[in-house]
Amino acid sequence: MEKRIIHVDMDAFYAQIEQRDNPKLKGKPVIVGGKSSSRGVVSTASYEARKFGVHSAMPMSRAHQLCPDGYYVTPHFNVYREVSATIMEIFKSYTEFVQPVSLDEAYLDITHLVRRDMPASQVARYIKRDVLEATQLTCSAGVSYNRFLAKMASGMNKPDGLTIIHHGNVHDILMPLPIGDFPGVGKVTEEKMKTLGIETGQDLFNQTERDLINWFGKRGPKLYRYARGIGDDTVSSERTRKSIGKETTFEVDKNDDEEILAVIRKLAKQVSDKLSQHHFAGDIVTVKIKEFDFTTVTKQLKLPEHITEADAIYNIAYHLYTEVKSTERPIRLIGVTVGNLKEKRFENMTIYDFIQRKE
Ligand code: TTP
Ligand code: MG
Repeated sequence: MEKRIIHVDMDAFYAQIEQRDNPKLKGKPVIVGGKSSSRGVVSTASYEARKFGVHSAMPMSRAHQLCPDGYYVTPHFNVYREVSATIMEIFKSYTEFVQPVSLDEAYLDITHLVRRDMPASQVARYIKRDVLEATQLTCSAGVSYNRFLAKMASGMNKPDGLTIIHHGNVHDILMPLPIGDFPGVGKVTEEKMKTLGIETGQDLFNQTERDLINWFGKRGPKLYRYARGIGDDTVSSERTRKSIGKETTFEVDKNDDEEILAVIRKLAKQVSDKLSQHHFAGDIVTVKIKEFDFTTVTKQLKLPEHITEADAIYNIAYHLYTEVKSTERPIRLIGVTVGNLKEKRFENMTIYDFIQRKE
């Protein structure tokens, strides 16, 4: 099934925060950057300052030339980090699939929230509203069916934008696009493209996959697909990758099953507690053994369902332990891990709970 991905990106992130926290800066050209010679570049410029041609990574001295009456502010990273944590929490309240890209930017897979009466664009509106309420800051959102199009969309109507790229408009958006705006086309590739006569999405679209492979190697097929609006749609959150595990190193090597199993039971309980604390359940259980001579052996099992309970974890771990433990080799370490986690609080949520929660 086709996915629904939202890319959210805060507008002029650092500068907007400075304007929020110092009303004197509202509506003014604000330039955030380091003042020392080592960090003497612009981090970001408010939209008012961008009108003067000031932009990120520009030397501060150049910014002063372009915008002598600008308001120059040194960064407050603690505040930026706090705001970042707040917006990421908002994103996670919608979906477990949140992939942060930087402090002010993340991909969200909201496929499961979309219904006839809840289009992805509406979810994006709710998210923008929540971000504004919680932080008094605007962001721009892009909605599409893969990551690169969502990201492109979020940049199209900044600030405070909401842009949807769908099958009906994707061609019209990609064809006139300057080649340098395609993902994976940096300065060097851009130059090479231009020498090949490829200046726009349309030019890229006109190439055969074979030619693109000849010119750009492994990246050829990807470029071929980008020109057709085809891209990666996996949003891999830390959470989906994460596992929770506990291990114990014995003071003296152990070979007594009963003793070791008692420790496994304890580890299973600790893992279970941590899982419930974070509302997680996992469906891969792994047992790790380090033998007396530091040989490490692991065995894992993928379960038909996600589990959290200590007893369930112990039963699987017991089974894995008996398979992997060699009777004549004492061990120095035993570990139990539950992986492939998902967040349980979304499990039984219907779209009606969702609407109620958001209204
Ligand atoms: P961006 O999202 O790239 O830029 P932005 O949020 O300032 O503006 P836009 O509305 O175009 O999204 O980067 C987010 C923050 O990261 C930015 O506010 C400051 C920091 N940053 C730097 O410190 N140096 C840089 O070169 C860039 C690009 C960003
Ligand atoms: Mg931004």
